[in-house]
This record gives sequence, C-alpha cells and structure tokens, in this order.
Amino acid sequence: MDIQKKLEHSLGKPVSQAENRELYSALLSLVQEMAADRERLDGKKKVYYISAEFLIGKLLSNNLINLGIYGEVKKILKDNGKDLCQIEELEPEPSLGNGGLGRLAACFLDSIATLGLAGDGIGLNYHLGLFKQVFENHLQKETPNPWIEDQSWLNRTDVTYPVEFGGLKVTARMYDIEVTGYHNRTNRLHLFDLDSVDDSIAADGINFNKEDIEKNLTLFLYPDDSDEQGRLLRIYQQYFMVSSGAQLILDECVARGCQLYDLPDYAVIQINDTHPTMVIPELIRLLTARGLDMDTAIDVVSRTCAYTNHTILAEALEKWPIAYLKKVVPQLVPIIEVLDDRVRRKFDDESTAIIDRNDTVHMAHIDIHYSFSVNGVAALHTEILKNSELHNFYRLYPEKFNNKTNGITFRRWLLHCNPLLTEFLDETIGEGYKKDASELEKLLAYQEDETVLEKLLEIKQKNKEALSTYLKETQKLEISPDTIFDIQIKRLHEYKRQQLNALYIIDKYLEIKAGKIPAAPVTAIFGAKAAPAYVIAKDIIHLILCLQEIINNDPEVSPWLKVVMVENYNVTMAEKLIPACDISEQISLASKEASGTGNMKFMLNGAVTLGTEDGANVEIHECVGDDNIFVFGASSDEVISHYAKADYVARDYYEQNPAIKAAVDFMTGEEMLKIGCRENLERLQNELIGKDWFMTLLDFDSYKETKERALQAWTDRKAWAKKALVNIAKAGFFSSDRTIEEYNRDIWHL
Ligand code: 26Q
Repeated sequence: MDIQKKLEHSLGKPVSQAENRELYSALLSLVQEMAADRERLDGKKKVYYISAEFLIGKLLSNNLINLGIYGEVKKILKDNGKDLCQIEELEPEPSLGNGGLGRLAACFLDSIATLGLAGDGIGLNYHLGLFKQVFENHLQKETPNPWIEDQSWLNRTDVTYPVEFGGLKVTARMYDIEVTGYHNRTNRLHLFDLDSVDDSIAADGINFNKEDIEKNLTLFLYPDDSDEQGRLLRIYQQYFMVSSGAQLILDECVARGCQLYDLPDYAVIQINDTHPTMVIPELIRLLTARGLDMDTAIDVVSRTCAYTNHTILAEALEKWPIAYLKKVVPQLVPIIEVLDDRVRRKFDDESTAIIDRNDTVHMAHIDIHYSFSVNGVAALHTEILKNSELHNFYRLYPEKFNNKTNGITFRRWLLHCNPLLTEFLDETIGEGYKKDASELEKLLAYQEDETVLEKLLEIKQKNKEALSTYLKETQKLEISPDTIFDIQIKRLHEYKRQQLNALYIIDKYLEIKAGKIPAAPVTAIFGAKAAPAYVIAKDIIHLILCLQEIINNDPEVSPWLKVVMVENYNVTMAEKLIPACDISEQISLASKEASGTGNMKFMLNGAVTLGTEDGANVEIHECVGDDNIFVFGASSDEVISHYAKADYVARDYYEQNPAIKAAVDFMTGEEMLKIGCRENLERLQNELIGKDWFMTLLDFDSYKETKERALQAWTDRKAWAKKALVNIAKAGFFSSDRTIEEYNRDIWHL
C-alpha cells in the first residue's frame, strides 16, 4: 500500500501543500482505516477490563508505531517539509484518568492486543476528562479540559442500552476507540455516554449543578479525593458504566453461543479497583431477570469476576451509605442484602461483612467475597494485603489471593517517547526486545564498553536539551541541561511525600547560602495535580511554587539549585520528562505506594531510582542490585509497627534535629511570606509538626544522606552511565506484556 498516495487522496492535494491540521486529520483517518482492517476475531472466551479510568494519552504516534508505519510516515512528512512532532502537538490529550490506575488500564489494553488476546476495555466517555491545571499566584487553579473535537478517535456506534437509576430511564450509547496491538490484532475500548449530556453547563468552570443527571452524567471525571456533593453523581456514573457494560458482555457472549449458566467459559471480567464493583450485583440482577435462579446467578458471576486492588489507604476504599444506593440504584439493594446475608451466615466475622452496622456498604468486600481472584499490584503490596490490610479475608480465601506486579507498555514508554535510545538499542542488541522485553538483558554485555557508555550519556544529554527547549517554549521555564535532572512526577498526595523533597530543597538552599556548595548543580523538577478538595496537597504545591520563585531568583543559589514545577502535568508531559531524567524520585512512605509505575518508566529510560523500599521499588532493587539504585528510609515493617504502636511523634524530630527545624521554620519565614500565603504555609507547617501522618520527618536524615550520595555518584560520569545501562537492561521484567501474560496464565485462561 502506498501511504503517501492514500494521504494525498484524502487530503485532495500534495502532502507538501497541506496544513498540519489537515495532515493530522488525514493521518487520523488513515490509522482508523488500517486499525479497522486488522484481525479482531473473538475466540470463545474474552476478557473485559472494566475501569472508571483509561488514561490513554495521545494516540496518533502510538497507533502509527503499532501499525508498523511510524518510520514511513515520518519520512514522507519530512521529505515534504513537514514535521510529525508538530502534527502531534495538535492532538488533544484525552485525560480520562487521574493517575496510575488509569494509565495502567491503558498500558494493559495495549499489551492485551499486542499479545493477540481477545479483550476489550469498558469505561465512560468523560467529555472533559481530568481538570486542566493552571498556576495563579503560586496556587493551583482548575479549569475545564475538553478533548473531543469534531474528528476524534471516538467512533459513535449504534449500540445502545437502557439504564434505569434514581427514577430516571436513560439510553446509554456506546462509543469505540480502536486499540491497536504492536504488529498484531486490534481490540476496542468501549466508552459509554448519554446523548443528552450538555457540555455548555460546565463552560465556566468545573463547578456546576450536579443534580441534573441527564445533562451532566459523563461531563467530567472525578478527582481521587472528592467533595461530598459529588458523591451521588459518582454512584450514577458507576452504575451507568456497569449496567451498560454488563448488558454488552451478556449480548456478546450470547452471540458467541453462551447459555448464561456457562458465562465463565465465555467471559472474564477484570474489575479495576472498587469503582466498577456494582457490576457484580448488576450482573446477578440481569441473569435472574433472564431466568437463572439466585443461587446459580451468584455462582456464575463469582466465577466470572476477578478483582484488582490498587491501594491500602483506608480512605481510598470506597464505602457507600446504603441510603445513597437506595436512592440511585434501589434495584441493586435487595441483591446486595442477599450477598451480605450469605456472608454473615457463613462467617461470624463483622470485619468481613458487606453492609456494616452503620448501614454502609463496603464495595471491596463485595469484590473479595464474590470474585474468584483477588490480586495486588506488586509483591510487597500483595504481602501487605494478605498479612495485614485484608488479613481476615485472606484467612477465608487464601486460594483467591495472588500478585500481579504492574508493568508498562514499552511501545509508548520507550519506542515512542525515546526514539534516540530505541535506535541505539536496535543497533546494539537487535530489535528482538520489542517483542520480548527480557532481551534487553543483552545490553549487560556492554557494561565495560566505553563507546556504549559514552553513547548512553550522549543520548541522555540530547533528551535533556530537548526538554529544556520544550519547557522554555511552552512554559517559559529556564533550565540548564548541564545540571542533574532530579524528577518527581506523580499525583500530589501526602503519602507520596513531595513535601520531603521540598524540605530537602530548603535544606540545600540554606546550605548553599551558608557557603556549602553541592557536588554538582541540580534541577529539581516536579509535576503533579492535586485533587481540588485536597487542601494539604494544594498547600504543598503552593510551597513548591514559592520555593521556585525564591530559589531561581537568588543569584547566589540558582547556579547550583533550581526548582521547577511544570504546569498541567499529564501523559504528554511525562513522555517528555522521563527520557531526560537522571534521578527518579520514588520516595513514598514504605507500605503506602501499592506499586508505582512511573518508577518503571524512568528505569527503562536510564534514570537511577532514589527511593524507599515501597511498592515495585522493592522489585526494581532486586533486579538492578545494590549498586544501581539508591535506597533509603524506614522499612514497611517499621512503618506498620509505628502505626500499630502510635509511637511516631513528628514534633520530637522537629525539636531535636536542627536541620529539620530550620527547614520547617523556613516555610513560614520572612522570605516565604513575602510571596506566599500565610494561611496555606502555616497550615502545612502545622500539619508537619503536629501530625505528619506519612512520617516525612522520620525519613529526612536518611533521605538527605542518600541523596547526597546519589548526586556525588552522578559526577563520576562513566560509573553513572553503567548504572543507567543496568537499569535499562533489567527493565524487561516491568513490561506490561509480562504482566498480561501472567494475568492470562493465572486468572483469565483465554
Ligand atoms: C475514589 C472515590 C471517589 C472518587 C475517586 C476515587 C478514586 C479515584 C482514583 C480513588 C483512587 C483512584 C486512583 C488510584 C490509583 O491510581 N492508584 C494507583 O494505582 C497504580 C496502578 O496499580 C499503582 O501503581 C499506584 O501505586 C496506586 O497509587
């Protein structure tokens, strides 16, 4: 097939004479057509990955890569004086997720198709996605983030389903996005929506009347810490998603020959955290309505559903007052009562009940009792679930619990985001690693090869230059590629401890002011959105933005230390930051980060981790060995014991450690208050001294000492290049292809 001819046919003119926008549109059509042509036959059994979030990011380049025409298209454009990168800039990013869990779902869809498995995603078509972040007066402001244009990746289908809730009867419509596998089949992401939704009601911000369900149901995605008034709307969204999804699944399975009682032979439903949990009672309701008796329906559904847990934070586990469910989904309440009744009859243990004594429904408990598989997302996380957080459930069902360490798709997080490294790997170890990530280990043979090490440093330098140019052009941020790029990008959350990094920066600033010059100049880069109602998280952003202003404008300090917080951190920004990183900050309080996936992306791109023994950092440590990672901080056992004994007192650390005291005091010192807001800074300071639930001060000394070692190590360029090489070589385990193979081997059996 002649791609140039096809493009010119759809453009109606030569490529050289087309505008970038026209080219974007022609490429989008070309990809849609080619994707639709690929094999998508379903066998007997199929996996349905159901999730409230799919953080897919921009799709054009990724689809070109997966369809095997990226290089060719790039060349055609170049030969005609066009630049694919500039065309990519025109594509709006669909921000249909908050962070890790949503991005994981997107990586999984890519790997499912790449492995040639039949598996579709089921979710919601949020019109606005996650809010767009802007900074004003050193504070985060949220603005709407529309992404759907006249021509987009969404294909409107004729598939519709009736959904009844809260006294309303609506019609769900299915939209599809093609999910191309790498040189393999195409699957689909099904996103449900309502024709009556009215974008204009959110025109002036993300505050709108949350009562008018028919107009606002799929308008926007809930941030992970939300206000009270939105709760009901969230239940409406969840039910709308699962009811449409369940009807689709049953229709498809019946079309493939399913008799309903044998549903587990035709479908496996992977429930991504508790957000889609109502799919369990909804399927039971639909199956009984179609003639199965209650016992059979419960049994069939329990053998069809599998649940993934992504958090051990108690506050993130969804619990709904039964009164809410009675209002929105009264048809599910009697079923949930039956489910609870059976559990109570079988087990005399209040802690595993579904409806507790306060008439609150514990969604995770429904999942655990009525799924056949319960998995955590990293080895440590799964152990913590089994031994503490979900221990009472583990005692009941040891056979259900299993671990599936997260992974990332190398198509997006290497091939697309780091073409220089990809090309170099191709030349050095061949292209086999693209289909079998473990082949990256071939790189280990070059650990002592000066040219290879030099080349890795050169690639990193070029990526740092590209990032510097990009940040200057798009955000007016000035950074020097000749400094150490130390990067922390992830949702803003106290347990992830951006505040620990900020305290270190204050400490460093004070040291430089006192004449102590660091081993090498450092640029501390942050990117993070805070949930709009998460007050302390927003205070931490305020702190970082104030530090940015003070430090970068201080002529004594800025040659050695700079702070930048990029605005509106999203997938597209991550793709530019990660290849340019030297030090990857993974500093959550041990036991709190279920897995992390950014840690894997950085490693794959040759950054060295500075991290606690938390989540998948533990496995990264095992893979690369002590010499190629910088580990610090209290262990998860120590942390869990502090919580159990309630013996951590932040104030003691503040009072007894002069460096901590100076850094914490600085937060509300004269310099800060000149530009910052007293209320925010004092609140944050009081939180740190008076509570510090995530034990920032506990790990301060250890963090500082280890970070100094990492900065020093960076100055030995050859030794550092070797660390980078080992990180890349050992990243194969963290390919989501490996993760999905394990899901299929142990859970799905497709
Ligand atoms: C809950 C209730 C109401 C509104 C929103 C929510 C909500 C929304 C999103 C709760 C949680 C989330 C997202 C959680 C998440 O992203 N967890 C991350 O999942 C990753 C993939 O497994 C892990 O790598 C991370 O460690 C984990 O934090």
